Amino acid sequence: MSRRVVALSGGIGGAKLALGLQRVLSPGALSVVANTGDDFEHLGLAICPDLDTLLYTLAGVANPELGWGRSEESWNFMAELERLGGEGWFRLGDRDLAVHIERTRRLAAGESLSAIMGAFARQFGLDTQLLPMSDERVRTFVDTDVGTLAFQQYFVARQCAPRVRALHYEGSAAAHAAAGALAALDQPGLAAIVICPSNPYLSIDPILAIPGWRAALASRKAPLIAVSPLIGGAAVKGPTAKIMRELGVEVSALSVATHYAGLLDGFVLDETDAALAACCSVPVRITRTLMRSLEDRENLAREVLGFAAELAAPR
Ligand code: FO1
Repeated sequence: MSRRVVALSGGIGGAKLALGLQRVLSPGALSVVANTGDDFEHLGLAICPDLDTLLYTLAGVANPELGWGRSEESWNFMAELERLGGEGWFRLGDRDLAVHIERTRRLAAGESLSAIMGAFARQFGLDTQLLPMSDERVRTFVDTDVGTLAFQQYFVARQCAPRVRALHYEGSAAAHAAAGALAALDQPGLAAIVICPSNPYLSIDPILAIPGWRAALASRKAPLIAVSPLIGGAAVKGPTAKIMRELGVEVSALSVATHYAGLLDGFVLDETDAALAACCSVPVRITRTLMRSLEDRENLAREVLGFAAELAAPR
C-alpha cells in the first residue's frame, strides 16, 4: 500500500488507533501529530506525555497497565525522591526519566522538539513520523469550580475531580504549526487525515486552536475523518463524558461530530450508536470502535482507510 496517512492524536486512546494504522499501512506511511498542550516542566524536566505515550505505544514498549510510561519499568528514582521529601504526585519511572532528561538537555541546547522527537523515534526503531503539533509552547489550562488549573494539576494531581467551566490553550493563537507536521499534510499520496478517538477538548482542540492547523486542514487534499471517542454515551477511558456534562454538552457521539463541524468529511461511529447516523451531518461509517486487542486496532484502522477511499472516490 503506498497510501500515506496523517493522524491527529492525544495520548492513550488515540495511540491505540495510531498503532492500528501503523500496522496496516506500509512502513513509513504514517505521520502522527501529537497534542503538546499537556506538556509541562516538572522537576526541571520537559515532560511531553502525549508524544511519549505515542512513542512508547508505536514502539511496542508502553506500560500495558497504566497506558502511559514504559513497560518493564522500575521506580527507584521515585522511591528515593519521595524518601527525601520530594514531589511524588507525578510519577516518573527510571526508563522514562531518561527520555525527559535527554529531551530537556537537547531543548536547552537549542534543538527543536520536532527534531528531538524525530531522533527518539528513530532510536526506538519507528518508521512512523512522530511530530509535535508545534515547536512553540502551548499549554492547556482548565477553568474549574476551584479556580484555573494547569493541565497536569487538573488531570493527575486532582484526578479530573474539579468541575470544568472552560478550557483555554495558552500560547495557541501565536503558535505556528510545526513545519514538519504541516509538510506531512502536503505529501503526495495522502489518503486520509484521521482525528483519533481522543478527548476533543483536552487533546484535539489544542491542535485546532493553532491558526496554522485550522488553515492547513481547511485546504486539505485528502478526506478528514474523525473517530468517535464515545461509545453509547460513555468514554472508554478518561474524563471526556464528565467534561461534556460539565460544559453543558449532550454526552453523545453526535455532539463530537458537531464539535468538529465544518472540518469533517466523514465520522466513524461505534455500532452501539448506529441509530445516531441518521442525524449526523456528514457521511458516517458504523463499525466496532472499541479497541481491546491488537486485532481490534488493525480492524478499526482498515475500516477508517476503507471509508477514506470511498469518500475520496469520484461520485
Ligand atoms: N498520569 C497519571 O495519572 N499519573 C502519573 O503519575 C503520570 C505520570 C506520567 C509520566 C510521564 C508521562 O509521559 C505521562 C504520565 N501520566 C501520568 C499520564 C499523563 O499525564 C496523562 O495521561 C496525559 O497527559 C493525558 O493524555
